This record gives sequence, structure tokens and C-alpha cells, in this order.
Amino acid sequence: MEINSDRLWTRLMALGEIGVRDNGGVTRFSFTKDERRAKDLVIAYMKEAGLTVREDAIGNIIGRREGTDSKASVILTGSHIDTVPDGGKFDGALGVLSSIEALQRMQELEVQTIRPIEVIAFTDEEGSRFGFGMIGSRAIAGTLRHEDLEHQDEQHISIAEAMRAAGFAPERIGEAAKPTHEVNAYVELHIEQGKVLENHNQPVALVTGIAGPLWQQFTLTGQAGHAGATPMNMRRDPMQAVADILSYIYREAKQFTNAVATVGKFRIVPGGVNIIPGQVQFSLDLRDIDESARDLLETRIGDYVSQVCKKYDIEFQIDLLQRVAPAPCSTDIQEAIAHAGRIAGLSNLPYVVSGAGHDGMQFSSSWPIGMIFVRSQEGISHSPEEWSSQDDCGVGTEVLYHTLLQLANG
Ligand code: HGY
Ligand code: MN
Ligand code: MN
Repeated sequence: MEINSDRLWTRLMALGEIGVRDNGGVTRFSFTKDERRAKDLVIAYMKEAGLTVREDAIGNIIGRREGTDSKASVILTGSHIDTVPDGGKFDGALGVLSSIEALQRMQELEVQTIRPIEVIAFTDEEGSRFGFGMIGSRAIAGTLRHEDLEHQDEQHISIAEAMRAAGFAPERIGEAAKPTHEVNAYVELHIEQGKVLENHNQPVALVTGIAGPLWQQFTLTGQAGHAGATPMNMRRDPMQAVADILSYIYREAKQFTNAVATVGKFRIVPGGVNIIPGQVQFSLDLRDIDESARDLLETRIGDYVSQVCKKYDIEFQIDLLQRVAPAPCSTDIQEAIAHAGRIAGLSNLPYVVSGAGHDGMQFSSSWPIGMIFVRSQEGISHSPEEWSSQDDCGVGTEVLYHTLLQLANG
């Protein structure tokens, strides 16, 4: 094995300690002190790897290794180091640290590549704090709009305000964009976050495509009232509508082959045991690798919400938080990953569709993208129990190393 899996593992565990909570979950939201500490640790690792390091206008950390042809377009790799609330140590972090490890080994083995390679730790892939994600990769793709920075967190702080407080100038986000001709390809190593690899008893897979997430926020408003003194037939209780809507969402999503629907955030106002809710707010995350199927499910849910709210005399509002198209992975890069797998001693890597979203989706219309998956224990992720073995992380990084060599010399 070319890569140093002990060093990779030590770094993974060290990064995983930043933002860790009593229950073992990791919480590192963008533009917070914990994220800054994590970024500074990643910068130190990039420097140890001999990379030239810079932080761009949106806070992406970029470590660059030069190639022999200074005019050649760059190979990008990396992932994110922000997390969901109470997340794991591997989601995103493994992609950043495995990329650094691969480049550090090239440096130590004095391996030259024609193309330069850049490792990027993208800002805010998860969207956990502001409900709008992948802002670092959107900025690199040149698709992040100034109005996107108006999304607010639960303390009503906008992305732009949080950026300013962290020392960034929101008006300069355009400077982070990479012109399409400057980039040759993007490849990312990530944990699978599902059970396909475990079911195949395989450590590594290659990804054929990434399902597109659609995030909405529903706000239903009725009339708050006394829980004891208000007869059932004299209420405008939004919770009664929500009860019908939630069972419709789960029933309808199951009619589709690959669609998934998740209600992950829920808020009741004013929120008291003896108060009929005045307002109920909930999030909806819809995904499918088939965009038309996902959008059909979205339409059906919207129509149903309208009918139910009419029935219970409830006002409703549906806010779009983010809509990301599903992204195909390049077949050339898939072949390079399959070849790298054989070099690493893995024949017949399983082909997997990613249900989870990733930064590479922001690039799929600008340059070819590819992804390598590493097995997740019991398919668990976005949880303190998220885990991948050192061996699997090592062999995944070995596959990334040989993939990067092929792409950077192609
Ligand atoms: O939501 C996702 O799929 C990813 O974890 N951001
Ligand atoms: Mn995630
Ligand atoms: Mn991730």
C-alpha cells in the first residue's frame, strides 16, 4: 500500500475531536469557532503535505500541488469539514484527509504528475446552520448568488453576517469562482452512508450518480387557543392538518421506486401542553436520482397540502430552501476508479448510486466528476454511531491515490 493509513487515521481521530459533544456526536457548523479550529488543523496538515495553501473568498481551504505542466488544467479533490448536528467523524472529513494523505505520499515518494492537483475543504456543504448548503462548492462553480447569502440561522443571523463576523467579505464571493477551462476533473472520496457495501461485503465502491436533494419549509397557521375550553369542532388547529399531511408524505413517497422523503425539523408555536398550536413549521427533504420523479412527488405533496389546509381552514406557506439537480458521474472517471481499484487489489468494485448529496453536484455541468465510496458500518451516518474501519479508510485512500495519478497524468 502506498499511503500511510496510520497517519490518516490519527488525523481523522484528531479532527473528529473538534466539536465533539458528550454523546460522541460532532457538531461543527460553518463560520463558528469550532469550524475555524478544524480549518486551522486542516491547513497545518496541508502544509505538512508540502502543499501551497490558501483560503478563498468564501472560506474554502485550498491546498495545491504543482504539476510539471504549469499550463495544464487542475485536478480537484477534497470534501467538507462542516457537519450536521451530532454528526460523525467521517462524513466529509475522510474525503479531505484522504486527499491530503494521497498528495503527501506523492510528495514523499517524489512522484511527479503532469497536471497540478488541488485539495479543497469546502465551506458549508451540509447547510445545517442556514438551511442552504454547498455554498463553498457553489462559489467555486460560480453559481453562488448574493441573495443566497440572505438565508438565516435560528438566531436570524444571515450567511453574509456570519461571513463578516468570521472575517470574510460577502461581496467578494465572485472571486472564488474557477473558470471552467481551468479545471480538468473533480473526484471525491466519501463514506457511503448506506448499506450497499456492507451487503456486498466490499470496502470500496464507485459512484455512478448522485440523487438530487430538494429542501422545503412548510408553515401552517391556524388559531392558538385553550386546550381544555375549545371544543374539537371549533378549532383551527394546524397540527390536525399536519397529521394528515405527514401520513400522506410517507405513503406517497413509498409509491416511487427510489424517492425518499424526510421530515427532519419541526417547530410548534407557541408550544405548550395546554395550548392549541397557533403555528406549526416543518422541513421536508425530498430526493431521487430521477429528477422528474422527485418533482412529481413535490407537486403531489403541494396539492395535498392545499386541499387539507382548505378542509381545516388553515393558512399555509411553502418556502423553497434549496433545489439541487441529480448529478451523473463521468464514465471516464468511473473507469479510472475501477482501474485504481484493481491496482489496489480490488477487482469488480460495486457500482452505487449516492442517495446523499455531495459538493461534486455543483460541478457536474462544468467539468467531469467522480466519487469513491468507503463502507459505512451498518450504513449509519449523520449520527454519533457513524463509523468506518481504518482498513477500509486506508484502502479507499489507496484507490483515490491511484485515481488521482491517472487523472493528473491523463
Ligand atoms: O444532505 C446530504 O445529503 C449531505 O449530507 N449534505
Ligand atoms: Mn452529510
Ligand atoms: Mn458529506
